[in-house]
Amino acid sequence: MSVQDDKRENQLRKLFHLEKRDESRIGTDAVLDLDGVEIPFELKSTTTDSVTTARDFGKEHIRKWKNKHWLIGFYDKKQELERCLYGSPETMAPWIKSIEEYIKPDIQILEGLLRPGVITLPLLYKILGQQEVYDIKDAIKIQKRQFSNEQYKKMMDVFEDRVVRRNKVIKQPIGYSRQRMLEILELRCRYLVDRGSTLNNPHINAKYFTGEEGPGTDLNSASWKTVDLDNPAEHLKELVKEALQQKQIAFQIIEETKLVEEITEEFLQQEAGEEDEED
Ligand SMILES: [Ca+2]
Repeated sequence: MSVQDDKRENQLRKLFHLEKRDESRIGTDAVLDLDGVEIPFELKSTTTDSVTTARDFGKEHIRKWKNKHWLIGFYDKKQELERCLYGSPETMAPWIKSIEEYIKPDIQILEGLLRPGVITLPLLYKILGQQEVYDIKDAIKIQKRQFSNEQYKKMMDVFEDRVVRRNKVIKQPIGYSRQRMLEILELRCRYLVDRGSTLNNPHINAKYFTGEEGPGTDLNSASWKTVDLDNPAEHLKELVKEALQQKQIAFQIIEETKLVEEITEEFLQQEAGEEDEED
């Protein structure tokens, strides 16, 4: 992220009373405390009318963004905040879905390459040579920085007895069996597959915010809402509450419709049964 982006995100957090959480929870830029419930947010800022997303946009982003609420700051050329849009997870769902559909064939092609029978001993021998036991250098050759030191150690399944103080013997992990190396090889292949099926920075374009594409106009509960910058933190809370209520109502309607269908079905079956008896 550029310094400017970082600065603007900090400003948005401050303005809307959002908190930054643990950095390791990648993808959660901020959380809103809504009466004790933590609402995860994705923050974006832009100086144009569209928004850039991420460099290697793939399955991981789709997974992480599916339940995120969105706050988008539109800045002018002097870096002044002009307006802010709030979108619920439902608001962004059509966009995320469209990207998902777009990369799906790539994922299917690459997944096909991982079918059983591809990652086998001959492939392992081709890469690392034929050995009974492989050491950590071999494993690093395959997994590179995708594993931490801890993980490299944890994956070891070949042990050696080592005598320590007072003739106590401990099992010291020293390396990896062929089977374990195949597992590591498969993890690497999965990583390459995921990396191969990403998009380079798909934009959320201006039409998605105006309702010409995506979730529609103001009448639609899932549309983008302009946050009142005179009362930003309070208004954002209201908008989030509203969105959550709408979702609840939509869910209830679906459930009620299902129930009515079930009762109708039951009724019709009973009637049919009675008619049969009359015959
Ligand atoms: Ca962000």
